[in-house]
Amino acid sequence: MSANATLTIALSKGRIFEQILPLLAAADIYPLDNPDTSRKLILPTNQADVNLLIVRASDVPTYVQYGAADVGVAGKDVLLEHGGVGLYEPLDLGIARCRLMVAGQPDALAAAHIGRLRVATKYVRSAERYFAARGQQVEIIKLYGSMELAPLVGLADLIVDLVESGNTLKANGLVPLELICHISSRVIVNKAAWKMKHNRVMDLINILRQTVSTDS
Ligand code: PRT
Ligand code: MG
Repeated sequence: MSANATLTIALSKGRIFEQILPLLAAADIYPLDNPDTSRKLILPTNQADVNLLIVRASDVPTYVQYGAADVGVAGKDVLLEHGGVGLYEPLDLGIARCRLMVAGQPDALAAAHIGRLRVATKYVRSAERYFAARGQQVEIIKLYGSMELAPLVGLADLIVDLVESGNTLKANGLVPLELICHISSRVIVNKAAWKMKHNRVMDLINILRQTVSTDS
């Protein structure tokens, strides 16, 4: 593959896009469109051979794994669910930080239970691993969003969700109960790009690494 081959970077709009912009700027990469106002899903940049793919946050690892993008930026929560097959994860950008937590009504763990606790979550793998490691038998109920509703209507005893300020839990009468892990966004690279576009990928990662380490 020639040194001039296109570099495609998969990103999600919203908080990751906003927080990656200054880091990309340090690498002299400026998108020519705003994903919030443009309907384009492939955003050209000031560098003719660098494109940004705008995809759902949870789809970023899949685009990178199959080589539709060379590089991506995804939350650790998403990577834990995906499993990381076919991917390298060379850099923690420290952006879009939050915590993966067990939450519920304040008395959720105090109440005596007949049978297994029910846990509603979008993060099935992480939840299964967490409760299994503690030897706790739970029933996991997969949801795609609005997990906070589940304990309020008796669908589940607990939820596993991302918490940043805690305001969403609070607004629904829930409290954080246990920390599963800290989350931040990572650079991912597929193994083909790592090998075939090594210098380009490493140049980008090195600039991002320097920028992130001087920021913090
Ligand atoms: O589009 P799709 O549904 O696939 O993805 P998404 O909605 O998860 O994307 P996005 O852009 O919301 O999140 C992208 C990444 O940002 C996630 O994968 C996390 O790694 C990271 N991140 C950081 C967060 C939060 N902070 C966060 N607060 N992702 C989601 N939230 C949610 C949280 O679940 C809660 O419901 O925001 C809500 C508000 O949080 P509080 O605690 O501040 O009220
Ligand atoms: Mg969201």
